Amino acid sequence: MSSIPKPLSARQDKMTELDTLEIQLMADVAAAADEQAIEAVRVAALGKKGSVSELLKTLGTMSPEERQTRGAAINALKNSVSDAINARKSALRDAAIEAKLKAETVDVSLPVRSSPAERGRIHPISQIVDEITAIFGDMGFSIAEGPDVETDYYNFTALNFPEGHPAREMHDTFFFLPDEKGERKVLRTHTSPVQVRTMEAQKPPIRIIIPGKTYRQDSDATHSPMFHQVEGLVVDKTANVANIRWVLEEFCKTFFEVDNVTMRFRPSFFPFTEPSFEVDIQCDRSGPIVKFGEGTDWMEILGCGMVHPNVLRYGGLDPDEYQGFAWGMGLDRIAMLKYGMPDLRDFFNADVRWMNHYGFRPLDMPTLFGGLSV
Ligand code: 2NL
Repeated sequence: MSSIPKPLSARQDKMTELDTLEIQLMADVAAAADEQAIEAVRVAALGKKGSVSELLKTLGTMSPEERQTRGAAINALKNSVSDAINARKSALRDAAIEAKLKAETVDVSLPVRSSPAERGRIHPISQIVDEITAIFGDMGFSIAEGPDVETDYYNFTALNFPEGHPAREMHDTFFFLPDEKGERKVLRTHTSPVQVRTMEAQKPPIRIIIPGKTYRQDSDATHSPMFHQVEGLVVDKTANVANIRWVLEEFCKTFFEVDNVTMRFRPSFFPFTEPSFEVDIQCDRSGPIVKFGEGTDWMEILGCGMVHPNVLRYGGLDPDEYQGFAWGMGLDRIAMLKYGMPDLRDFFNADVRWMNHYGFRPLDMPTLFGGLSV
């Protein structure tokens, strides 16, 4: 019967302070919930100033007899605490690795998630601008840009719209409130101000295209108050109407991806060109989609003309030395036509389903050698 341990309460009086410390430390080891906690227990017990280390320091002051009994007991305590800590440490490390592996499990049977670059889509207007840039870039044109908020001077005056001229009213301009100097800024009604700014800033020969946003107070199924234009400008000493015709024909053939186009130049009026023309291309509108390069119908696609001498003067150029031609084209209608999109308002609704349907893949860049609308 004597081999059965007595209940703790009965042994209390016989317990040494080493037993108490061991019980406490073992409880701390068992309670350590992660690697950080068990390391704290180790430092508190076996570190430089740890409770067990402090006891070990007393060994040097003991008599040889005391060292034999108490010294051995302290060492035994150290060993058992150290073993317990190591065991707990490795158990906690294993558990941590296990948890990490579990959290990072990859279900290889799931479909591959595509990268944002693959999921994203290029808006048809951006695609059109990229295509037009590729075509005119190949002909030696560069891109020019300018502000959407313009002065009345660059939007009208420098483009030969006289003060009080009815054409100013025709543009249904968005005006800002007058600033402290009484100047009324406008949202540009066309991209032409950029051409005037370019003439001011660089010497001819000038060959630029200007794609950009333009604004007029107009809104229905085929008009948006914000729309897009590309204009082009060539200024040198010999630019002429035959050059306009060639440049625009080359453009239309490449853009509509047909071998031949027939174009019709009708006399027209713009304040900034003289003579001015509206340009139609021959097409076949009998079927569900418009076909270019064949048929007996006409479709107006752009306006053009020789730059008015006054506009050259406003741009700082002498009209007796230089001449130029320019054209302007609305992009939104052309995009609807080329890609078969029925309602202009969808362009600006930011509907992801529409973008997935009509948008273009970001890495399929239009090039003249690889095809435009790949
Ligand atoms: C149209 C017609 C046109 C221009 C724009 C232009 C610019 C300067 C000088 C002369 Cl700085 N012309 N631009 C010329 C003719 C027509 O646009 O129907 N656009 C949608």
